[in-house]
Amino acid sequence: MATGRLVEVYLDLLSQPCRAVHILLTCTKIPFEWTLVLASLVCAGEHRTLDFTKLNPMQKVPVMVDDGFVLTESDAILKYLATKYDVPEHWYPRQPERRARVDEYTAWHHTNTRPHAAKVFILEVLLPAQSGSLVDEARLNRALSDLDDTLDKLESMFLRRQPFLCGDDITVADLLAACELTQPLGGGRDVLKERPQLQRWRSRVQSAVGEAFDKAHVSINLSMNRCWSSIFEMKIKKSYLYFVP
Ligand SMILES: N[C@@H](CCC(=O)N[C@@H](CS)C(=O)NCC(=O)O)C(=O)O
Repeated sequence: MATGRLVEVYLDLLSQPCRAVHILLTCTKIPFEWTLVLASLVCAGEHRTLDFTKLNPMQKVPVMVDDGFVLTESDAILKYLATKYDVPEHWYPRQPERRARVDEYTAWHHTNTRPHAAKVFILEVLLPAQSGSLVDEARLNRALSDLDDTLDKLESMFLRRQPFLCGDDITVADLLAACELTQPLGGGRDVLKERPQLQRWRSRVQSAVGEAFDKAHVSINLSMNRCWSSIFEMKIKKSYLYFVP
């Protein structure tokens, strides 16, 4: 590992993929410097500034800069960090079959766990907060049913005979999944409530990363509070007062 140099990351901890990157950096002790970019749907939109757009034309967080090398996409960032830095091998195993198991989950994650868990949070929390309208129950129920299918597959395929999603030890795949499945808690919904197998997995992930999990998720509360305050102010300015979380 290079010494005296910090990996730069641009993160908003209200964002699930950002939290996964933050947890890996924290618990592997890779020296990093973090710039807060409020990019979540209800926040300031700092990801749309000219400077940030130069860094990531897609205007999304997370972004990593390592010695001038700019990388976007949490999946790529996590795997790059685990490969480049001297971190325990279990995060992204070198052995081809074990590595392929991680790639198998992460490829699936971006069209399953991520959109399905995120949609529940968006429908239940963000859209009502932004628009002042009530939760669209029909859409929410469809989203919950899609998420249920995903949770079934997590249990029956990925966790069938092993403690973590891709084997006997924690990998970057578990971080991506755990951060995503935590997001609906922002609206008070524990999507794993009726799922003891997944609850046990979540506890194993939390124990494996220790304080790093809480650090990333304490910030979700802080970010949330900041977001809620700005929504609240916005609504006062507009002179209508509705849903205040
Ligand atoms: N596939 C990307 C997703 C990144 C992403 O969607 N980031 C969101 C926050 S969770 C964002 O920056 N949204 C701002 C926007 O779309 O305007 C990853 O895993 O890094």
